[in-house]
Amino acid sequence: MRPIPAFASASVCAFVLSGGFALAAQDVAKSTVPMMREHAPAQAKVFIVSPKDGATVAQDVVVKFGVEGIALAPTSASTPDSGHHHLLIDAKELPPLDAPIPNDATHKHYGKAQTDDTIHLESGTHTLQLDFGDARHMQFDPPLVSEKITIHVMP
Ligand SMILES: [Cu+2]
Repeated sequence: MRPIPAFASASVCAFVLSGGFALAAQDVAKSTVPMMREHAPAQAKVFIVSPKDGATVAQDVVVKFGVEGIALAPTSASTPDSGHHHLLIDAKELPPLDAPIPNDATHKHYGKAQTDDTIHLESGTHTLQLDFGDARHMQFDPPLVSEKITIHVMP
């Protein structure tokens, strides 16, 4: 039965090479979670183009997302070294790293590769942060996040 194991082994290698996953032996051994995180390219960064940190804005806020060094891709195109933006609103900390990013009013997904959104915020002080995720909505390892900015929303 030589051909079957040889084929299986080759498939695993091809998967690892094409997926860009880090398959360190100790990670596999101690992990109980099948959702492994990808490493982003070293130069990759995400940033909020606008509003600026400390800005005073109206309740309907246009947020523009920036990314460099890694491709922006819709979730339908699961290519290596790519992902999409997530906007974290008033998040005290990052979501758990071992599961997909939650999808709710304070964790917004832009899986069609959008580069901006208009969000509505109550008056007061809020924070915004981008958290880039892969096609499975998993954060990168380490997380690829923007600086967290603070904005003031007018009544
Ligand atoms: Cu997502």
